[in-house]
Amino acid sequence: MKKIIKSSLAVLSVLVAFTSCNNSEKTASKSGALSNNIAEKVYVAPGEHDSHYAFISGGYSGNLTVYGLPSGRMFKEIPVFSQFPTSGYGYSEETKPMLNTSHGFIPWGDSHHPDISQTNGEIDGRFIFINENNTPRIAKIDLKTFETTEIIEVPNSAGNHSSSFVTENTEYVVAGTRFSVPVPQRDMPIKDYKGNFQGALSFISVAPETGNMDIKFQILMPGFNYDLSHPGRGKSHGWFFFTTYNTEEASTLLEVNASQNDKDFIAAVNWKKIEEYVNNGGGTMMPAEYAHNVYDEHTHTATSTMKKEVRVVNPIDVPGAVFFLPTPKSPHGCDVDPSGEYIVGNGKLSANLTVHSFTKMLDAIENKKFDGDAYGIPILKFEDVLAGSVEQPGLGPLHTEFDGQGNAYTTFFISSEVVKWKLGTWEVLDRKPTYYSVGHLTIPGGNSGKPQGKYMFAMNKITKDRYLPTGPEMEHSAQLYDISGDKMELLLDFPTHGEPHYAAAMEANLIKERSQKIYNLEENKHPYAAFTDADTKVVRKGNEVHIYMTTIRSHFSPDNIEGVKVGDKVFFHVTNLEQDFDVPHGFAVLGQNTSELLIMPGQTKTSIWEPTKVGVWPFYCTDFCSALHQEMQGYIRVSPANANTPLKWSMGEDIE
Ligand code: RUQ
Ligand code: CUA
Repeated sequence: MKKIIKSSLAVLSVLVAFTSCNNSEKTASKSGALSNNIAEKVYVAPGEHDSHYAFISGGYSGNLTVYGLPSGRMFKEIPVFSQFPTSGYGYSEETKPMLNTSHGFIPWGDSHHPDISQTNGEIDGRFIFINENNTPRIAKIDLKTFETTEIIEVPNSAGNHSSSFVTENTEYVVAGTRFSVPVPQRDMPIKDYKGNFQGALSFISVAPETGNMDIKFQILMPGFNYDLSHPGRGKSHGWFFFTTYNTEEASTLLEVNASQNDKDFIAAVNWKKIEEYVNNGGGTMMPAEYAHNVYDEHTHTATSTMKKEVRVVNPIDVPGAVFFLPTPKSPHGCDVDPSGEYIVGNGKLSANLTVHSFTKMLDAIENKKFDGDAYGIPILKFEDVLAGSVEQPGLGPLHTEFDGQGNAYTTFFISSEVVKWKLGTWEVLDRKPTYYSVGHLTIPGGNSGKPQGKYMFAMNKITKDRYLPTGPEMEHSAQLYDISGDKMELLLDFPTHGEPHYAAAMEANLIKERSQKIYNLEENKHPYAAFTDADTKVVRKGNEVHIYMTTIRSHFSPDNIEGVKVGDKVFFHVTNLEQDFDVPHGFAVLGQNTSELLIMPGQTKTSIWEPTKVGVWPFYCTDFCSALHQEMQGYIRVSPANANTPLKWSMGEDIE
């Protein structure tokens, strides 16, 4: 015990020494970064479009933000795991089911790693997936509409962190658990963790046409922490790699206790083999409860279905499917180069950066060169799988991306820098400071077989003096570098929103061409849609009052409503009749306990209002839609609970 504490203090003091490293040195070099020449490289003239989209994770905002590169302009925040009053996501009746889980309605999430769908190893711009860490979920966003259209909860998982990365043809989006837990969950002493908790690695199939997600199987691994993951590609397509830490299986003071082993593992999973096993009936169906939420494009409404079982696979039942590659010192990022040969383990506490060889791994497996096993899973020998290591490139490596030109770029949290190095020779080619304490970095397409290596941006944990201060809370910063030359060149700082764990980026064209402009009214199958004034009405069902309402520049129909009583539950079903790009209308009514609605052209959305006070209450359009936007308003009369005011509605004439 004493020894543990001593070594912990040593580790801590090293970390403290580096994290508190005076940033003043770095600050000194920031002047001159924006010479004219550089300003031109990021200048996108008014009215011109950026060349790239960047989708930056919002971390604890639970959402995903869309940026343009190289300008660093923010275009949109896409609500995913958190309620979003700006559009009514998670507040409107149609979207509330998206946030349903087996733990009930959850208004918040912690999003981490976005990844764009791929075809033949190239990003195709159809969908973007992102994981929620806290209440394990994977979401899919349709890049035609930039809307979250599906969320699936991941059972047997806790801290869904080694997610959400897609295989070469988007066969699967993969989610691995960071925290191991009892599977199934049960009441047991925490101290009995070791040997009893398990780590689930989930393979969620994605239907080729529709993109529909379904958990195909979960591999129940030993109780380590599965931190990050990446698919094999090219020659290693069919495999998936996961970094692990806490192979010590400690349940307390992990800061110390999970840093004891000299090497943890990268788990190499031959998912093709397991898929085949499962297709032949392998694995067992296990009772589990998890929500599957799907948004229907035509009804504009989400439904939530509670699933009851999941297929689980014990890895030792599938010989030759799972192996452990020893990797120094609590590796964090697990990154595979575009060729699929190199697997980089970013050992947080390691002096060197370890790179494994896929070819050598296969060879060692074939020749059964094992060095024992962990819970029946063969461990390969470090020397047998090592491709090489980058010697002392920096301190605290976290993540690596690739430019497709044979170079890798690794972020170093403690020494606050991005280091460029060469695959194969392992020599360091360049290093540039980041401001400050960088986490992830992204190269457009960097997570595919075909990176588009013109830009790289780093996402930093500490902002400090980079912008005008905004009180104790500063938004995290991103920094854009030009990587087209031999040396990286810092072009731009821009603020992000929430905490940007990772981002996915790509050239704009594919997405831009497919981007939807309106919802076609003819395809609107919402059960409460109204298409003409004749369809508008107010219907009472017990204490529920349903208002079928339309909006068009610049009025609501109906705009006078009477006959509602205190204690009623009023549903405003609002259809936006516009069929022009970028003409939303909004809706809000005084005293509403939800948010406004923002209704896109052709869409129907519903807001519930439960009036508690007698009176005549106004409602209005919240989006400045037209010259007569201020006139876009109406009144709803609320009578006492026992009144018998008749139900009436009108527009354009006074209610009699
Ligand atoms: S993890 S640094 Cu999700 Cu690296 Cu963010
Ligand atoms: Cu409609 Cu303002």
